[in-house]
Amino acid sequence: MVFELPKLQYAYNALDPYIDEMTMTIHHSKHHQAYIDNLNKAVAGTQFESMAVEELLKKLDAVPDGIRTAVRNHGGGHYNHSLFWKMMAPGAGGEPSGELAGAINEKFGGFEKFKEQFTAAALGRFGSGWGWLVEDRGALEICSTPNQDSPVSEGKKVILGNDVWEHSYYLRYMNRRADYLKAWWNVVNWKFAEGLFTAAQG
Ligand code: MN3
Repeated sequence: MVFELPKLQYAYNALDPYIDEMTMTIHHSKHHQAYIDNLNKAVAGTQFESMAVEELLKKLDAVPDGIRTAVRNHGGGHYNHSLFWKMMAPGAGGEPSGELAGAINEKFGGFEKFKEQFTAAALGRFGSGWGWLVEDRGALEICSTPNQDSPVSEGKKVILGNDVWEHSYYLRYMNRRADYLKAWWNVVNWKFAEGLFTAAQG
């Protein structure tokens, strides 16, 4: 199997003004493509080229030393971004509903408090990385990871994630990561996150 760039389900300009067309174009067609190209290079001719990327990341310890770092970085980049595009949608935002809304309220004491904590985790990630809402052994948790490390490598299930690499916001927001994080809530696709949450219960 050769890993391929997933098609974006909306136009590059569809998340404007929160995320601009140039950022989306370069982020999807250049950055994500580069992770895929490098992942394909790393696993070419090995038994790992036929594995799903999520399985690769869950079993990093089984990946040989010579390609483990490449799989962690580029496989993580491919997996994280494949989810990230679906975690956003035009005309989205607002608040989650159903069981996810209930679980967030119970764990964090309300949606606004959840947003504050998630934003603090994403803002506080030094350098490049991600802010996450995950499920860890049945409990919701906010965390962040450096580089392209994915929570699935720690046995956690991803519910929501935000890319805080500068390439995801610099063209519009420059150094103002906090402004990007604030704007991002307007494009969060809660329906997709609710689906991940439901699947995580299974
Ligand atoms: Mn990125």
